[in-house]
Formats: sequence, structure tokens, C-alpha cells
Amino acid sequence: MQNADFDAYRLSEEHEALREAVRALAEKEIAPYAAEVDEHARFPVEAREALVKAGFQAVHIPEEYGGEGADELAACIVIEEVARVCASSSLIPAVNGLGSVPILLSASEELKKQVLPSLASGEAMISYALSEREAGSDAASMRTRARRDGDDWVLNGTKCWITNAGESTWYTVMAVTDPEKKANGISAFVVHKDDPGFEVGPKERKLGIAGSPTREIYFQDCRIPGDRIIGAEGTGFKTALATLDHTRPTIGAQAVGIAQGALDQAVAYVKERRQFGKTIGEFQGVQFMLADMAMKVEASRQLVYVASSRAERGEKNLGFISSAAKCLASDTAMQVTTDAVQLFGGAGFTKDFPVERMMRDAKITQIYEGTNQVQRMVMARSLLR
Ligand code: COS
Repeated sequence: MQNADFDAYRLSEEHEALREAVRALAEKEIAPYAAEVDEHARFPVEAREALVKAGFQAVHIPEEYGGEGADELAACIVIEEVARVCASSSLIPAVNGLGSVPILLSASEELKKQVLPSLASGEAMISYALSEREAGSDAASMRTRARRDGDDWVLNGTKCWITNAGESTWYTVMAVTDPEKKANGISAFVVHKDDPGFEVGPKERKLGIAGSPTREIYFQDCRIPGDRIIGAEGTGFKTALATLDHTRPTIGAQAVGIAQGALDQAVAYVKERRQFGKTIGEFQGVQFMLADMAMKVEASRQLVYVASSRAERGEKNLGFISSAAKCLASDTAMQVTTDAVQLFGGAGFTKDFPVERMMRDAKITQIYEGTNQVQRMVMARSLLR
């Protein structure tokens, strides 16, 4: 799957085989727990075990670090197929990507060797810590500080909305090293959960993706070795944004998966549910809804695959395409899951069917890795540059 170019009309045989393998695993080993994981807001340990056993928890890690060396399109297919049955579980491969791409893009060889093999083996997971309470969309206004102390770095501050915090061993953390230089005074670091002065906060109580813990993380004179800086001092914000250029398509893939899951549920339901003496799928009004849903899902999928393939090729100026993929796919997921609930009628509003969970899970895809307003800013800046 390495360096495979995406052909807009046909995936490579390897990508198709990967999709089949992930779909089979997801249906057998992840789907049966999805409702209960959501209900109890518990981490999907079964999904983690199944993904690690099959080598799907971080397929993008290069072979030289013990990984599968799969391309970014393959990483999207894994996330999409897991999200189709359980969005919370799809955050295992997605956030392993988000946390590790800064390292892959910018870290020293020594730091790559410290972190990446543990992700490839499944022994560890990694989270990404950019946001703060007062620095969400305006990420460059962060306050978390890192200062040199002898050979070490010492971090102080709080990061928030950190996906999989508490489950992850490693954390990629952006912090201010020179407040005078604004965005160019931010550096990126890797923190280990056992580093002194590092702690995780309580779980947020959320609308969706309840199985994936979201927490604050705290640094109180948190001391890390000097070689845990990612790249040169002052390059952390650029690394953070370059990372998002690569990973926003993966959120698009998650959104496509959630939407496809809801569409599949709706198609099956309208063929069974009878009203006025026939199945509701026989009504043209319902058929038109299904057609619109499927059309938007497919358009989103194509854009996500193109964006991830262009990111894989290392093209410059990925901002427009990766934001467009994330934005279109997540807006689609919200529409399609809402329509799926509508097609289920009263049943769709109950927890007896998965579409209400999918609708709640879809909402976050319009918010995280940059709100869809930020995506539109990025797209517009690219147009007007
Ligand atoms: N890759 C690399 N560097 C980039 C970049 C990219 N995609 N986009 C911008 N930069 C560089 C700029 O060139 C600038 O460097 P110079 O001053 O040397 O030219 C620097 O980064 C700052 O860029 P800019 O001034 O455009 O930053 P802003 O503060 O205006 O922020 C947005 C830009 C809003 C797009 C950015 O803050 C953002 O994406 N915010 C949302 C954050 C987010 O997604 N949060 C979710 C967290 S992950 S769940």
C-alpha cells in the first residue's frame, strides 16, 4: 500500500482488501460493543485489542519503526470502516495518527525511535495537545509555557479537550518557548504519562463519542529530557498546522464512516418498515431522501480520498483540499445521520437503534480538528492568497 496513488474511479486491490479486512473485523469485534460503550461512556477495550491484534491501530507508522508503512489513504480507510460501526473506537487509529504525525514530520531520528515503535506494536497510544480553554480556534494564543532548565525542558500550563487522554502513554504538546515571537515562539514536545509533574483531569461529559475519553491535561513544573523537543525551537506551531493538513482528511474519513453506517441502517430499515400497506422504501419521498444521502456520502468519500492521497504525495499547499474534505464530510455526516433518524421515525429517537448514537457522534466531526468555520477560513485564505 506504500505510495499507492489514488485513482478516482477505483481503489487499488490492496486498498480494497484492507477495507474488506477492517470491515469484517469491525462488524465482528467492534460493533457488538458500540451501544454499551456509548451507554456507559467506557473506553472500547475490545476494539483496542482487536485493532492491535490485527495491526490496524496505527497503520501509518513506517516499517523502519516496526509499523505497517501504509499510506494516508489506507489510514483513512481503516478509520472510515471502524467509524461505520463505532465512532468512539475509530478515535484509536485516528488519534494515534494525529499525535504521531508531528513526530513523523519534524522530530529527530532519536525521538522517532523512542516513540514510534511503541505505537506500532500497540503497547502505547499517543494524544495531541494543542487546544486550551482560551485558545481553541485561535490556537496561537496558547499560554502553556516551556522553559529550558539545564539540559531539560520544564512545562507549565493546562491543555484541554485532549482526546484519549488518560489512555495514552505519549502526548504531543505545543507550548510557548518565546512569548515575544507569537506563533513563531511556540515549540512542540513529547511528554510521557510518567514524566514528573504531568497529570490528567476528569473525563468531560459529552454529547457523543462517549467511549473516547476527553480530558484536560496538567503540567506543573513537568520536567522532560531536552531531546524530547520536536524539531527546532519555535517551529512547533507550524508543525501543528502542517499536521492538521495531513490529519483533517482522517476526520473526514471518520465522518464518512459514521454517515455510511447511518445510511446502511436506514436502507435496511425502510425495506422492512411497513406503513399504508407497503414498505416505506416504496415511497418516492423516502427514495429521494436516500438518494441524496448516498450521493453526499460518496462525494465526501471521494474528496477525502483525494485529499489523503495528495497529502501522501507530500504536495505543498494542502490547506484547501484537507479543509474541504473535513468540512464537506462532517457537514454531510450531520445531515445524513439526522435524516437517518428521521427515516426511523419514533424508533430512531430511541436507543433501541444505533442511528441516534450516530447522530450524536457525527456532531463532533464539525467541531474538532478545527471547527468548520475555521476550515472555511483556511479555504478562503487559500483562495484569496
Ligand atoms: N502549515 C505550516 N505552517 C503554516 C500553515 C500550515 N498549514 N498555516 C499557517 N502556517 C504558518 C504561517 O505561515 C505563519 O508563519 P509565518 O509567520 O512565519 O509566516 C504561522 O504558521 C502562523 O500562521 P497564521 O498567522 O495563519 O496563524 P493564525 O494564528 O491566523 O491561525 C488558523 C490560523 C486559524 C488556521 C489556525 O490557528 C487553526 O487552524 N486553528 C484551529 C486549530 C485547530 O484545528 N484546533 C483543533 C485542535 S486539534 S483537536
